[in-house]
Amino acid sequence: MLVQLILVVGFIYILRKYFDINSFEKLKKIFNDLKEGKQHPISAIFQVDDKSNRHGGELVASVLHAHGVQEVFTLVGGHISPILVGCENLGIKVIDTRHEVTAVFAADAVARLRQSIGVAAVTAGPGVTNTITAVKNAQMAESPLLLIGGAAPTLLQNRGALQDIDQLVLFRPLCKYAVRVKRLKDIVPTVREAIHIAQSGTPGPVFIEFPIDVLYPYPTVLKEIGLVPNAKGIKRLINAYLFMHISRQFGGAWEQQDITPIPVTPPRPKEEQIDEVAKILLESKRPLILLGSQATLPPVKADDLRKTVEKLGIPVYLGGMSRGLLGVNSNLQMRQNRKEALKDADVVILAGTVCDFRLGYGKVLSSKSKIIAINRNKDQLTKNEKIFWKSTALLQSDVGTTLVDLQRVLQQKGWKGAPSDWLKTLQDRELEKESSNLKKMKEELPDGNLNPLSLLSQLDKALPDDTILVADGGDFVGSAAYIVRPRGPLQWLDPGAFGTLGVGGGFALGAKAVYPDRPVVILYGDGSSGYSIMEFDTFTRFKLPVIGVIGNDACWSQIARDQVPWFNSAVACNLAYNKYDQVAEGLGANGVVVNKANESEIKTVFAQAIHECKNGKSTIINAIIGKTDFRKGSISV
Ligand SMILES: Cc1ncc(C[n+]2csc(CCOP(=O)(O)OP(=O)(O)O)c2C)c(N)n1
Ligand SMILES: *[C@@H]1O[C@H](CO)[C@@H](O)[C@H](O)[C@H]1NC(C)=O
Ligand SMILES: [Mg+2]
Repeated sequence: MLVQLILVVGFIYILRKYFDINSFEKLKKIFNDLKEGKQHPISAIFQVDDKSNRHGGELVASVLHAHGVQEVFTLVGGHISPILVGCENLGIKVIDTRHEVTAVFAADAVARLRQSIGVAAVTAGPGVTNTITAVKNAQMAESPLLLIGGAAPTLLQNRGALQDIDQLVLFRPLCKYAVRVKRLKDIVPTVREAIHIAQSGTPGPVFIEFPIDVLYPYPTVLKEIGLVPNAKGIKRLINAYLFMHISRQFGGAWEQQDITPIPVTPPRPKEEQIDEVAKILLESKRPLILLGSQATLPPVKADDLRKTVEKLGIPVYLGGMSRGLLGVNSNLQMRQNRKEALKDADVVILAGTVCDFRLGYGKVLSSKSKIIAINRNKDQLTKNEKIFWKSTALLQSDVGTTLVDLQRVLQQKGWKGAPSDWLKTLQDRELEKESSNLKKMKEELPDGNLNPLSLLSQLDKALPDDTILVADGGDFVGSAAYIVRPRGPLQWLDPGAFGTLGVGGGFALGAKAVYPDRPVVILYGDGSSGYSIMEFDTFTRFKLPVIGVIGNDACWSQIARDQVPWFNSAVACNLAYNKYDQVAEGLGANGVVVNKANESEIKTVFAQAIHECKNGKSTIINAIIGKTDFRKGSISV
């Protein structure tokens, strides 16, 4: 009796666990099908719909669609064709680039600008390995993106298949989640889970690889799997194994599954911590906020964050994605002299700003200041803490939510903003520095060429308020960060802490996909432009016009600036004054040269480029610039 009971329970367990037969109805259907000889017994037991021409790509696309994904960036390859076609059929835009790294940079930009998930799909092997730089960049920038990779067929991995490489090993250190999908019925839950993980906690990239046989229709895969006809002996055994394998892979593929997004809850601050920080601020005389990219993550909308920062009334330096948050005329926002301000501040709030190289690893903070750090990520929150700086309070929580809560509590306690004499001190220094910048802008350069600062200042004046700026370069772009002012939040895209050259084309493509009607301007160094100038072809094909301004100094100047004096050699630093404007024309864009001789034309050139954009045509402005010492002493690696 007991033995029989154990057998029955065991049988049911096996049915449920390995064959996913979890109801009497299913069991009945299988028996009926078998009785009528409709199906091979194995495929009946695994519940394979062996007549269906549907494919795994449809399942992937359906989950993306249900998550509001509006575009997928790619460079085509047979391994991923079903996903691309699945997306196309559901009205998800498929935007194909000229390099896989661009596809991932574009997905990163979409994630940042839409404050949701960005998606790229690339083919197996070299397609996947070509994205590594952009995935690492997204990890450092904490950008939630989903990278979908093709992969060699499940049965042929490590057997010399085309483009076979252990991709998961490459992506595990770069991603919050890296998995292979082996069965069709795992596609939906895996994609949902991956998107959820990308957006939870500290956002970041996730990677899913789909072996080609998980994406193609059953009849195609069956044909390819290599069953031996009229097999005898051992061959029959191999056939049986192959048939089991494919049946397990396709079993239950088309059962109804939940494709909706799993809710994401951002980490909230503790009430008593907010009270503690409020108390510190109420006693402060010279408070300062450094706002970083994390502040722009959901759930707090950029405009609400702006209001919160304005009501706090504390002088603030904006970095990363929060640049532009306060527009161009806020008297709270400081751009210059950050080091000095940090030295004088009695309370510093690191709101998503990290003590990495950009803050001298924390060494620029004064031991006399009380430091309050807010970050979703524990490692980032405490980076170099107790070594180069000391915290007064550490809040592991969403930055936007924390500031909103803090502002509310401060208001209840009668907070009126930072003392006006402190604000005045900082504003005076700001004006002083800006007038010295202005002098630099007007300087004639020793080499007689166009002063890049003057070019950038004219660009700043010409920009429509809704322009999105993309920064991709060394010194030219470093100078731009002081002179060209984004007019609102989420209007400045730079690589972030990984310091990656080559983001330009991809970021611009992502920005333009999200905001097709807004001007997108890439600020390029001439060296950097080489990585992605080919994407002007993509801008032309998709009628997503972009303006590229190349600061052409025929040099990798940011490196030469220190290499030459330190090592007395310019080896590998020099480039040519290339005709990037002609490259533009070859790719269906307009190309213009500006130089010192026609400096007075620059205003017209920008106006024309913006106008052409409205007509659907990109422009590359090849600006022949000279050397200035504006960036002397700044980072040079
Ligand atoms: C992918 C990558 N390769 C190399 C570097 C090192 N690097 C940093 S700035 C720079 C020079 C950039 O030259 P360019 O784009 O012409 O700008 P410029 O400094 O001349 O204004 C280089 C090579 C990098 N940051 N990223
Ligand atoms: C500026 O001068 C160069 C020649 O020095 C010429 O090729 C270019 O077309 C001029 N640009 C404009 C906008 O007039
Ligand atoms: Mg250069």
